[in-house]
Amino acid sequence: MAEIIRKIQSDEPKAFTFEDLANIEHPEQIMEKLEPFNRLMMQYNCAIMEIETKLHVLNTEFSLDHNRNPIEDIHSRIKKPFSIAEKLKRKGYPFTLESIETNLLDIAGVRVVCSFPEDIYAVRDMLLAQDDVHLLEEKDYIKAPKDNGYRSLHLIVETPIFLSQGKKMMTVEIQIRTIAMDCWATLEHKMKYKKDIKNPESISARLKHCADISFELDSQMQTLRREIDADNPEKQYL
Ligand code: 0O2
Repeated sequence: MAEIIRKIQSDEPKAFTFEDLANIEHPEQIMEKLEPFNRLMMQYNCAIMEIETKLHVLNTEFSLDHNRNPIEDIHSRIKKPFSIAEKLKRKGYPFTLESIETNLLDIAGVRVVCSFPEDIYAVRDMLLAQDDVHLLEEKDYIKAPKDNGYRSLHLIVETPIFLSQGKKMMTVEIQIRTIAMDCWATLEHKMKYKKDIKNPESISARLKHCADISFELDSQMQTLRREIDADNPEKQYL
């Protein structure tokens, strides 16, 4: 038992495995206790489905009206239990279901990848115009990029899900960015987990340079699209 507790308390997320449960006297009691947590995660999953459907509907309607899609891709994720526990601990919040719902607003995450910078704001406006999507918080890392060069528009919204017992409001974090911003953020995120980085200052400066190049690419592409739109006024949308 002491060994199991040591593994659970270890900072290494994979130290405690599912098979370790077999060594506990009543593993079924632990599984039962997990049920409310799993139920809450299911509800966040439903909220993701609601937001994804709204985005697909907007994209489909848009493509009919304007002959092109502003949304290239949508990825969603539920925050992993380990990350939830780590974030609660880091921020000094209690480890309860109520605390998760009140304090962590990014359990459900939807990432929307758009074609051009202008599309980001078009998608934002179309989504927030819906009367069952309430904006709780907005961080515009495009107008004010992070020091490392990170760019993206972050929205925390509240939206209802409809369960057998009634309606429940859920929070969802929506990150909206261009293909170029997404490419940079994905690669930077991967590299952050490389432990043995020599010259971290030089690496950061070069990553920032890459972010500036990708911003320039976005700007040029948007200018090109505007010029092409100007020659095709019947298909303009902004
Ligand atoms: P994951 O795996 O994407 O969920 P906090 O969430 O409290 O740490 P804050 O201020 O609430 O911080 O969050 P913020 O700044 O709005 O950003 C949260 C998410 O944005 C991160 O989630 C990343 O997905 C993304 N993000 C923010 N800054 C960066 C960055 O510099 N590089 C990259 N690649 N992504 C970034 P998580 O929880 O860190 O990870």
